[in-house]
Amino acid sequence: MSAVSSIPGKNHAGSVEACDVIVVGAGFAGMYMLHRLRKLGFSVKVFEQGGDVGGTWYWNRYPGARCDVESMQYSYSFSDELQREWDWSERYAPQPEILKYARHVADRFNLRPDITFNTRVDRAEFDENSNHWEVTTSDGRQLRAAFLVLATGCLSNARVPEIKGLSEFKGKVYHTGHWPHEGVDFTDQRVGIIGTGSSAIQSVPVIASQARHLFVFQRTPNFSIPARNAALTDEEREAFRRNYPEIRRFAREDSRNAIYAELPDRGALDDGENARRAKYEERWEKGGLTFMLAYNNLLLDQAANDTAANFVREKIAEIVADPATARILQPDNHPIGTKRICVDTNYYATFNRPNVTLVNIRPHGIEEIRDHAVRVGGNDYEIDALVLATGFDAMTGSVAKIDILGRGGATLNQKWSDGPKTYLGLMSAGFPNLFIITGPGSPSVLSNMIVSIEQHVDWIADCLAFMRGRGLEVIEATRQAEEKWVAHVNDVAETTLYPQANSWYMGANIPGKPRIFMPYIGGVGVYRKICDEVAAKGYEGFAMTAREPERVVATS
Ligand code: NA7
Repeated sequence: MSAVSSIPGKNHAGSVEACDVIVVGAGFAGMYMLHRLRKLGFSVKVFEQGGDVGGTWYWNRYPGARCDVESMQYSYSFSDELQREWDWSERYAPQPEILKYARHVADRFNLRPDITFNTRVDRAEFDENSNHWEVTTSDGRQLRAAFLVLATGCLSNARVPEIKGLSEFKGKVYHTGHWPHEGVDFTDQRVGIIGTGSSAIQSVPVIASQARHLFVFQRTPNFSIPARNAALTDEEREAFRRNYPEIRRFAREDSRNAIYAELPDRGALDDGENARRAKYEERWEKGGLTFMLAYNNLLLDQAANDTAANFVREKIAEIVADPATARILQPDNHPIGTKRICVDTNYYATFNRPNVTLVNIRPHGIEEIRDHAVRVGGNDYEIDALVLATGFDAMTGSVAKIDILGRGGATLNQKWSDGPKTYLGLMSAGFPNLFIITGPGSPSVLSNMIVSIEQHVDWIADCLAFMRGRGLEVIEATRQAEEKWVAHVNDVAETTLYPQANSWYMGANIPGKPRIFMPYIGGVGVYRKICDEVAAKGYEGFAMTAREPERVVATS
């Protein structure tokens, strides 16, 4: 073992395993973290609660599950060989293909020997005497590591809402975020789906094509843009590969959301009605998330936003034959894009099928679930199976499930009870040597996640190498730097329309969760620059100590 430091202090029982770094999670973040650290010569143990790699792509197997970022971009860039040898079949790869890719990466870089599957990290306590994390896993293993990295994912803690009678339902209940591995055949069944977020919008057309009848229970309509998914040709893949250096550079350094795209040069109100409509038509035809890049002020200016929102509402009215159904599907309570925009294949058109019924559950919600029905407004909708497309306890949910104790035995859950507080999204004061990948306070879910994951992993790996090179043992965000960063994250969010939506970005989908805008909205390129400058200034805003605690070598 090439430990960062030898383990000093207590005399532990022989059953305690030691390593340099423990990584929680073997999704795209955990896998790359392992790869980077191992190459640097650190000993690493990864724990993954799923039975295989892939993280959210291991669990999210619902019908129609796809990434909403084009696969040629939603893929690792750290290995040129990898990005040249892997052929994505479609513009937006389906979940099984993304999972296959994750497995390929695990095999290609021989990651599996250092990953323990089907095992959770339940508890982690920082021992201030030895400056090590003491970790307990769900199978009772005790471990000690100098560093702990949470690669637990932002959308991996599926949320089952409290609905009266849910546990009494006599048919099968499925959650989109926890779908059975063997798949589900809805042929001849009457199915109900609760929720109309991204997961429902992807799965509704597929389930409708199988089921005898599908009832869609909608509380809040969402904006969705056609994906225009299609098979990728060899020429298209080659064009991407030829341009990869610039595509990847742009995504990392120049973009706001880590996606290569043509950036707008003007605001929506700078164009006249006809020109604006033509631009929206062009983006609608092109499809995908970049619809919101038609103009540069759509998320900053309400009047500008209204023009885009109205365009999509009109499209919904054009596509959906029944005017009453179309009206219910037209979002009316948040600016377009302030909830992650959805990307679909035939979602709105699915409501023209005779076997699909939209049930508006606003404002009173679902009254109760009965043995074989969902009751809304006194009507029973008879179903054989129920799909919960009700989302996740996003960004903090998976972290909160681990009992994390930092300095003085304070828990991270206590510290974050009024909302997550981090410095750069990477560390939280009072929790030394604990890193979070794509945590709250970083661009994270507002971006193409793989780009943000690679940035964090590289930053953390460089930081650990820096510390090892200088004999440093402890790194911790200072409270002062953290407070400043949290204020900055909020200030930037307030300059946009985002806080107007009751979104999971705000924690608004979880009853009792503090409403705070969690991701950093300043843009991926800007954020990377800030992180790089912090590192270049000797990790400004972090306190670092050498083995003798009194030797503080870098603080601010
Ligand atoms: P989301 O986007 O959080 O959507 C969850 C949906 O479930 C949303 O329509 C909710 O309505 C609805 N919901 C949640 N609880 C209830 C109850 N109790 N009753 C009725 N309806 C409810 O999750 P997804 O899985 O679709 O997508 C998450 C992300 O994954 C997505 O943004 C992509 O990045 C990938 P609400 O809006 O709260 O009224």
